[in-house]
Amino acid sequence: MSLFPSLPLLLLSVVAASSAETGTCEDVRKTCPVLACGSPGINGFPGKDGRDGAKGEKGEPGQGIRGLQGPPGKVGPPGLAGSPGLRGVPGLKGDPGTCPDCNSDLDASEREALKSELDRIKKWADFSLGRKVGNKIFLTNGDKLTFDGVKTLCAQFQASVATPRNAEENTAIHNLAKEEAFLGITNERTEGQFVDLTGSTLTYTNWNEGEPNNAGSEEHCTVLLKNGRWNDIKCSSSFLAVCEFPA
Ligand code: MFB
Ligand code: CA
Repeated sequence: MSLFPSLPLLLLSVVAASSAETGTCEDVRKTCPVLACGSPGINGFPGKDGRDGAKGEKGEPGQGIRGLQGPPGKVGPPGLAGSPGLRGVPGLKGDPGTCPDCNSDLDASEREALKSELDRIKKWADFSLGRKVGNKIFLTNGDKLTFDGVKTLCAQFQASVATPRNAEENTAIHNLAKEEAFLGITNERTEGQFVDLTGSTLTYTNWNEGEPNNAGSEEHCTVLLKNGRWNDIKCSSSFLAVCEFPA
């Protein structure tokens, strides 16, 4: 058998194959009158799949049923420490402590002994350094300070700046102070209104003639002059510190 089919048959099959791709039977006849058009053949087998087309536009979200909530995730790392909380309510008072080596309750004789020792010390202070008038003792340590310095010094000894309430107290301070000394009398709060250190108005004054005059518009404190009278003076000046103690 020849390996090659007859040439006309070969040409026929080549022409038929190419026309099948490019035109109809009549078109082919024009180019090759030998051909006779028969009825169309049956459809051939489906061709192989084409290449994937270009990716389509993103579709609208599906209307499907929302999936069930998944299980909780694993525990995350511990968070940062929070800011300190508000101050708590003070606790109840604790039980009294015990002191096996001390006798917390002084007996009557011990209390009496302590009181008489305290009285003796006060008498010593009054006799040697101070001046006792009524229920007050006036004392000085000789320091010369600004008014604020005198207030601080007296406060350290649970005392206050000497403030005469009457002529007797004024004389006691005058006899104690051998130089000009601050008194606990100012008009720092309200110009022109001199008051004591508690802010109370004065029931006794002993101003020097022409005083208080607020010289230089800066005199808001008071000193006891060597003549025993009062002068308004600058609080930033330094004068003798005299304190008054409860007798
Ligand atoms: C004045 C007095 C003032 C000063 C000044 C030196 O009195 O009012 O406080 O002490 O003297 C004249
Ligand atoms: Ca003055």
